[in-house]
Amino acid sequence: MKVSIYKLLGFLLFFSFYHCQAWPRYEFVVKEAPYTRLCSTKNILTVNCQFPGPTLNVNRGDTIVVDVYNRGNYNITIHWHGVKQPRNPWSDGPKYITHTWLRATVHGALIIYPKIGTTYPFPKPDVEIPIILGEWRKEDIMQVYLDLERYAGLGVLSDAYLINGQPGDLYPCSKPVKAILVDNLFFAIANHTVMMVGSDASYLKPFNRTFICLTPCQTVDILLEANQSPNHYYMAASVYTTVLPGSYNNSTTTAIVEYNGNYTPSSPPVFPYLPEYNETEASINFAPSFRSLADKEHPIDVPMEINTHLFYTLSLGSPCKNNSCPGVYGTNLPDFPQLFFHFTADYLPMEWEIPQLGTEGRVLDYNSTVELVFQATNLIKGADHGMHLYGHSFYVVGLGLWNFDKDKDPLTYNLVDPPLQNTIHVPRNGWMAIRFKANNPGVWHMHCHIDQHMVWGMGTAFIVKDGESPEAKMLPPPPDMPPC
Ligand SMILES: [Cu+2]
Repeated sequence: MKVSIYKLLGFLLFFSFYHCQAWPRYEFVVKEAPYTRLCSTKNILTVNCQFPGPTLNVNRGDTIVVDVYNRGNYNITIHWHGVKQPRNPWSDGPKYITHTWLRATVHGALIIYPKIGTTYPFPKPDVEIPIILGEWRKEDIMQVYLDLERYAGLGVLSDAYLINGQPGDLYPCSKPVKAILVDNLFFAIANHTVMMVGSDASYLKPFNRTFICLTPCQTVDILLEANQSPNHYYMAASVYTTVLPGSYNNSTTTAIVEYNGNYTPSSPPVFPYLPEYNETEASINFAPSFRSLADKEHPIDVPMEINTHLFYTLSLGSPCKNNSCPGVYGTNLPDFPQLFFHFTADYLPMEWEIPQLGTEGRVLDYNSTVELVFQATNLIKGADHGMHLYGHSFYVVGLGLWNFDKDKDPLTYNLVDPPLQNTIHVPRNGWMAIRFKANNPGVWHMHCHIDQHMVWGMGTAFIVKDGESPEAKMLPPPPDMPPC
């Protein structure tokens, strides 16, 4: 039996202003509900009192209407992670302006099936199961956020990791699970190899893995063939990080895959191999295998002529506190760092660790072709980053460790079948090169999905200008758009 598992670390908040009786219509009521995990109960913000939120099942090309009613205590915006809202930036975030941490509990899966009349480019699964990895904190989530903003420290360790809202039986007061994140996670299923067939809602050339590593809000489609002896097998997820022991949550979340039939299961269930928390090699040997199908039925459109070259260094810094950043926003985000240095050196001058604070974005002409290289730096200590762009998907054309070499590395780019993604894991002291065409007018947030980093300021916005034709212009704002 083949089982397709959709793993989603995304968070969906959404409101809509389309109205058509013929379209499927969903109602999301955002409100608080009591939930008990790890022996304690607290009120969390939910969609329809569900945690994780409801799953939406759609076919490619469908238009759906979601009516959202906010009965919570905070203003919210909704973000459809990875689903483009063409010419309509009005209701797709941006986070940070509202309370991003609310998505710790307000999130759910959107499953897109093939267009009606077509099928998958891989064997049709017998069963499809969404798996959402998450985190649980006993503390009120807004208090966590406020502490983080105030102290800019690491005092935000989660109390548990979750699979579909449950921590699993390795935690106290927790039952086995039958089948905002701030950390990268390893994930594996005991005795089973999984086949990767998609990522961020784009198909991949299939490849097999015994474990995978995902950055916050990255999504993958994996096929699991139930070809082992009937038994109970743990699936498990644990952290990958480069911070020091004690500075991260080293627990493991589990769920159990149970085969049908008459047999005596091993007790405890078979446990999978997961790499050590700091095995960088294990965390990065995954992404280079991602390749688009790039065939006649699934063509790619990677920009070959680039007119906008950008090189953004990623470093930990400190947030704009108490409105210490000037103005609301500007358009002067530099295309290149002011100083090129040995970004990944073991020792770097202390004075470079002090960031210049700002709220600058980058204006892009409509249809400009952009190549953006993310270069992680070793400033402070270096870190992994999960970079996410709104409004556009992008092709990952190159990646590597250490400093990007502008003369040599572009020669190694994959321009034949690069994967189309919206969230990528830029490894500590590594780089990634992406390409996209700026063909969606609007203001689009781009940020690191490790929430501490975003709160500390690791984010900016692309302001994509309108094009000439009416179809290349932003739609008007909704009539109920709140004023500034
Ligand atoms: Cu980051």
